[in-house]
Amino acid sequence: MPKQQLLDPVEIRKPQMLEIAPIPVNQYNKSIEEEKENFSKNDFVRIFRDMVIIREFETMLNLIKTTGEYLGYPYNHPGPAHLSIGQEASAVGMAYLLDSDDYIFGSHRSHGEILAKGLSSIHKMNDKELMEVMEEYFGGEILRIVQKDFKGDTKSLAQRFLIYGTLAEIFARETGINKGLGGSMHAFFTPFGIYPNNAIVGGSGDISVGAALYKKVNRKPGIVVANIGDASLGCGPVWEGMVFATMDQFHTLWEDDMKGGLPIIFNIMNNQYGMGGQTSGETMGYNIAARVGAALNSDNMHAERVDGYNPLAVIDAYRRKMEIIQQKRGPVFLDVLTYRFSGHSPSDASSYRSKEEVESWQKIDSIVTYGEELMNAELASRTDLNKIKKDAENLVLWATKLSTDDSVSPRMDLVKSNELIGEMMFSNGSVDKMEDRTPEVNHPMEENSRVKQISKKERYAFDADGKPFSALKQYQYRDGLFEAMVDRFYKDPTLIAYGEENRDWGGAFAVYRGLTEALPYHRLFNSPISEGAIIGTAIGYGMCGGRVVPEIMYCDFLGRSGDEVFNQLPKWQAMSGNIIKMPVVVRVSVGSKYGAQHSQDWSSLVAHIPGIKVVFPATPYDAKGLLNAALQGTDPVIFFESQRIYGIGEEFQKGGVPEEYYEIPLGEPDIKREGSDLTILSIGATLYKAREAADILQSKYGISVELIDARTLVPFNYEPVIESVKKTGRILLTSDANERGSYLKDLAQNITELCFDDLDAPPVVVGSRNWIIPAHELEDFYFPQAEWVLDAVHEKIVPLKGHKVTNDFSDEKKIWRAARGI
Ligand SMILES: Cc1ncc(C[n+]2csc(CCOP(=O)(O)OP(=O)(O)O)c2C)c(N)n1
Ligand SMILES: [Mg+2]
Repeated sequence: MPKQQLLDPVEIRKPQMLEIAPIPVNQYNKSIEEEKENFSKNDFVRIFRDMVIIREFETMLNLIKTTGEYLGYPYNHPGPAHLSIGQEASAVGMAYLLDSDDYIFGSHRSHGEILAKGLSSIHKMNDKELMEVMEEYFGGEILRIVQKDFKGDTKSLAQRFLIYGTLAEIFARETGINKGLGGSMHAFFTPFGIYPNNAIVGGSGDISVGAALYKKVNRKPGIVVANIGDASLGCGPVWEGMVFATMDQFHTLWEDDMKGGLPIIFNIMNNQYGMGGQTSGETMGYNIAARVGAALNSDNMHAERVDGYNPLAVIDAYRRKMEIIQQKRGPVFLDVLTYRFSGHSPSDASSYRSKEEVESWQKIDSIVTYGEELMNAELASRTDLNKIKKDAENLVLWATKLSTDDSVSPRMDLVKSNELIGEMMFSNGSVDKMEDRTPEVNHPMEENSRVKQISKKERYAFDADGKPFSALKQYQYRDGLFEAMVDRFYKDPTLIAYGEENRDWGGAFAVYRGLTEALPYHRLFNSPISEGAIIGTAIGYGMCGGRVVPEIMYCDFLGRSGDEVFNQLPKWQAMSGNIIKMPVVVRVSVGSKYGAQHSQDWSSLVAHIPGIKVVFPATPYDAKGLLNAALQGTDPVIFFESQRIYGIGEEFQKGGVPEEYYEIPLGEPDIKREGSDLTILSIGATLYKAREAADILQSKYGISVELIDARTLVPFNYEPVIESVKKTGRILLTSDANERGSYLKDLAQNITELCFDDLDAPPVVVGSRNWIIPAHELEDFYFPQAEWVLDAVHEKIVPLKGHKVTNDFSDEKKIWRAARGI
């Protein structure tokens, strides 16, 4: 049902003053005596131990990076190490109450958080669970290494597993927790609830929101913590993630048990610096980061600044904030004040801060001060604490030796098999539903108004005499997309879809018309105008185990989700060593008629990025079959559609678009019309211009064209194209993407290599001009037209008798244009 929320001008225009509730800053003031009701002696000491392990781990890395050795043990680590020496209390405080159902996401500086969260999860898991995790992970490979000659208990074994696995990962060993494919800045271990850490500042800001969305929509236990730096508050994805997380609709429109806020804490690890820029006083204007919460919702996101130099203050905050989340009043914003003694990275000369400043923070070093408090409260003796330090040193030294021993911890053997990383890029799964339970829908599919309407349509565009049915009668391209979507919504309970105007409006270009009635809010909703978060949250949702279709209204807006598309969506499957799956199908609509910023075809740009499948159907039959296949898969897909053809009927598939479910495998180009003299390979809606050109070439010049629709850009099976070129000896490639650097050029180059002996002429590319896209009335001068194809054939492939060239495809003109960058 469409929403009913009246915007009453009488109410809305009333004068009032906006009041912002006070935001607590450093309010924690409990003594260790008072805290004794919350912690046992062992708990108090374990907090100290975890901080010490992190300190030792990071100190080891610092020494290895700066001196080439640790405790006399030499090693050269050329890769990164952004250390958090000084920040241990904030990490341990953050993780203390969390268990393996709680997920943390982090940044480039997250070793400490990995260890803190891992140690906390280990503490809360029983021996059986721990053994299962270790035995199942990469077939027990890491376990076998850390188990050798070890006689201790299971928890200690799991701690060794964590420390060794993380360090081997940092040193890019195949025995690391991500097979060495993640490394220092991206390492993660999902069985302990440690989700990707992110080398892109603020990258976790929206991905983590998607993880919280996954938990909420699929009723999973646990909360999500986004550990991001203070300087990341300048990043678009962080703001977009927070805007998404604070949407009113969670409280106003989502129904029944879905009512209520997302279970997420934005945990700002506020070490008061970016690399060298001070966030308070220089690069930002918030002064106290907690202020930011006030901008996002009327709860101030329950924002608070806490002292990240006191682990108990952080735990206290988490205890209170997790209760707020339990009450479905999230999200929460925590400004955890801390400081790093270590440089941004080991090469940091600390030129941006004074020695006195560093020393003044070292004087209140949380490990020293907390240790003293424990001794004062007689919870531990100095000997106890020294033993903890010595144990940590032994553990870290053991892990260092083992993880740097090539015979125990080898690197991925790319000499033996240089396709190993390639094999990690896609999971290539085929899965009906990501979870086995009944999908939540509002009525049976047959009762849906759109389904009923489509059932009356003609599934092939022409009648028995070859006359086209009226446009309204024809089953359209948009109907093919709808059928694939509705089928999957009724099949996969985890599937959700969102984007701008996805719900009551009917989705961009009416593809989703009919879905609003069929689905509750939590499965189909309107997002904020946050293209970064639309894709970023889908990444988080997908990596946690749900299937999701985020939608970008116009292809041009894909730029707004640049980081998500370049660096996030395509990377996490491979960087997980293929443990994570990414069933995310991003629908992107390529525009027309609306000029330079609403009509661009960026399919070439995304085809360039390793790790994404790229699809661009041009017919209703292909739209349905390819979307079905994309939705059945477990890989990220960018699914291009074209606004030129949403209303087009099925003009190629004589049997019409089948009513039943079918898949068209991604990667298979389709011969739309057979021919013998010239191959034309098109991408997307340009198929119809190519067909027009083929008709003219046949009727006027007797040239028989074999028309191939690429359908998918990545992956791409060259074989049908090679077969065709063997027959025709000539090929022209065309699409609406602007020509320079386009995917057509890539195809043409490969075809040149693969078909060199069969070609009578070089492959010719007819793309759009390297211009801004002009107004609709002038578009025909920008996008390839049938006439351009004839011109190019005439000049480059075979002269067409009597043909008058209107567009200059000569070599001279090509050189002239290139010299001018157009
Ligand atoms: C998008 C992006 N811009 C710049 C960088 C380079 N860079 C790495 S860390 C960093 C500072 C980040 O500061 P903050 O978020 O406060 O985290 P901290 O390093 O203090 O833990 C910068 C600028 C990057 N990795 N990603
Ligand atoms: Mg910082």
